[in-house]
Amino acid sequence: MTDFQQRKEQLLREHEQLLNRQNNRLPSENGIYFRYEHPILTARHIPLTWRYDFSEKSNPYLQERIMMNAVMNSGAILLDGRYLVVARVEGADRKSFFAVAESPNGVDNFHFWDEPITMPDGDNPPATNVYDMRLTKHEDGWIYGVFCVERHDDTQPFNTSAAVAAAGIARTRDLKTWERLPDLKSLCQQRNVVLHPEFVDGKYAFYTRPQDGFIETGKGGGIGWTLVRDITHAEVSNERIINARYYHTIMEVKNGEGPAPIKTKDGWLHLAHGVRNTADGLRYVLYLYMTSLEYPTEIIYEPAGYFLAPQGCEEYIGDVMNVAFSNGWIVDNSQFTIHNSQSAIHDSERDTRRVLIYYATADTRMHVAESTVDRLVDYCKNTKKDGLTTSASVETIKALINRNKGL
Ligand code: M1P
Repeated sequence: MTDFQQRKEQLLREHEQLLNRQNNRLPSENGIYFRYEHPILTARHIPLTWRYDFSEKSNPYLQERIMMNAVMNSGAILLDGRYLVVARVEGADRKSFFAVAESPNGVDNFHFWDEPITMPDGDNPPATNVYDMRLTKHEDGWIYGVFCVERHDDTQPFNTSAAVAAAGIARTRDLKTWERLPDLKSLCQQRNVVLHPEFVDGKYAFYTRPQDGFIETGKGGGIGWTLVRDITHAEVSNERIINARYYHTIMEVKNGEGPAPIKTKDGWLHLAHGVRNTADGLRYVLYLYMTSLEYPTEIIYEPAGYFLAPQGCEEYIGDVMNVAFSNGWIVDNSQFTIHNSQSAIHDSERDTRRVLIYYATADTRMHVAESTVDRLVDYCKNTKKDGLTTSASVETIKALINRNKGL
């Protein structure tokens, strides 16, 4: 056997081992969700045939011909019983593209489909880069993918970093064939745009994130909302902020809707990211909030602070340090239970549907955390709102201490 053949066999063997590695659920530290032992997807999970030329003749050193940098910010969907993520894969050339990875159980054994998604180019000029797809199974029957499209800002021809962000829209039935629709028209730049799963007043509803510049949100006050009559010519109008940024909170600098919200009997459950400044740069964390079923723009629960932040070296370190980001989760109707059977609450009162929260860390890799609708709603209902001052936080802590007296 030649060196080439030996190395090829070793590469294939190690890749198979990585893809088939079991992922164990870790004990929960906070009772809200359970982390898992290993990331579900990394650059090393990307198929070898996307990276290597396996011809000994044309690639005698068996070099990686196309290097890959990261797998991150993935949309997620349970489709015909299959756990699918539409991952943002980033090549060494910095370009991101979308690729579907499938798992039999949502927590391990993720295998990429044979080829990346061929996403038709949309508006002219075509986007230079696309990323962070949110998947929405809409009540109109389509699965929509809404994602960021990035182009150079040609009004600044000499600034090679000047960019413009907008929301690209595409739809599909199977995640294989995509129909590209025109980008969402907006007077300002947009990123983190998400389609609500139901019609509201007979219209499509979008969560938006207006921003003055490509990075800075500026006057854009937080997560916005707009209604659109025709999704094939979507345009932002009467945009209003429904989840505002505020001084000295986890979302002081920016926030953005995560995946499409989950409908629960208590309201719409939302996952979002908040960004604050530190001496060491920006810190991205995840938070939850809930809106009313009747008036989806009205916030009914808004727990203070974050519920998930990068933890330990494995989550903290990477291309962009101190970033937790999520744009995908799956509700599993199989009613997988992870609660203690000795619990004071009866099963019949619980919404034990499993929630798989897919999150990326440090713009480098994908993880999964597991919870139930019930646990997440309980967290939202029973975690106090941010009182916005130290005194208010101390009073909240003292009230809990008092309740615990004698228990
Ligand atoms: O690098 C962290 C994140 O930065 C952006 O998010 P936001 O627009 O809220 O600042 C996105 O580009 C995202 O992809 C990235 O993970």
